[in-house]
Amino acid sequence: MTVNAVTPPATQADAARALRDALESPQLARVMGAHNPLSARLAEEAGFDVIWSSGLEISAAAGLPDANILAMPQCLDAATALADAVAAPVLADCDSGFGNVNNVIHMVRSYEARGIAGVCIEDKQFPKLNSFIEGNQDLAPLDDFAGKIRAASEVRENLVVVARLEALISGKGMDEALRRAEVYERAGADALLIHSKRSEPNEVFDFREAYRGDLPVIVVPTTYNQVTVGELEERGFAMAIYANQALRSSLRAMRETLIKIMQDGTTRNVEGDLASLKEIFDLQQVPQMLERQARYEELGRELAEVGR
Ligand code: SPV
Ligand code: MG
Repeated sequence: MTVNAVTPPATQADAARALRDALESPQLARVMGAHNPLSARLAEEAGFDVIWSSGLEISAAAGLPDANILAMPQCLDAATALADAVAAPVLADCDSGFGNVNNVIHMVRSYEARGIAGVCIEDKQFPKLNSFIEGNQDLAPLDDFAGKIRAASEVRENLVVVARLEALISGKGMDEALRRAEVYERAGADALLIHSKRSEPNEVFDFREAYRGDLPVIVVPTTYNQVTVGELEERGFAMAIYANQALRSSLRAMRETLIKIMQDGTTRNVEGDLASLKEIFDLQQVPQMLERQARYEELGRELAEVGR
């Protein structure tokens, strides 16, 4: 499912550099979740700095729970399709690393070889369960996960390695999150992601204030959605991942449209709310395709003429 990008995507090294720059910039980097090239292009067009290859979105698009039901190669294919379609760097959600440290080593090599800028692995067990689902949110043993981060940072060439802390999700508390943050930093992580399911941002604010290390800190403001870019920037966060808002908006729009078509027996009443076919063609880069075709047809004619 690779889209034929007009501007070739950056090399993996360039993509990784762009992701590092976004993490190190004093401005908060804004990241949008995507599950296919079309949604990644919309995010890039809207101005997001980085594309998040979201495990939740990719699973949902496949009609499956976000619980490591999809295997690593499927997640890798989905992330690669995003990276092939946009110039923005892709940060791939790699759950808990798809297994043990051997899986992580294979994962890092595979993602790097396919042009992905960075990977994020979370300190939960395999199979992981989406952080917002009630159920087993147990943490991986600290030594196991520290070993995975060390392995990832030693095996990669340029790939950015993000260590995601799930201590607040699993109810283990702030001290555990801070203890683990310190260990993951020592293990070689390039950035930390602190996840929270609170409806207020206080928990992640408290973490940011108490964390004394040097790594950039990323947040995923899904439940504490009132928080603003200004507030996050002021408190020293490096990056905000809006992990699923695009998928959720399209789901609502599709459902309402389908119900209305069924109810009204015509599509006339929904037409005004729909994207035009031209918008679709533009996202597919049809004009660029036709331009390329015309250019090569012309060149072909010139070549044939010379050979006459
Ligand atoms: C995802 O987008 O798959 C994430 C973020 O990991 S969350 O759903 O909040 O766990
Ligand atoms: Mg995920």
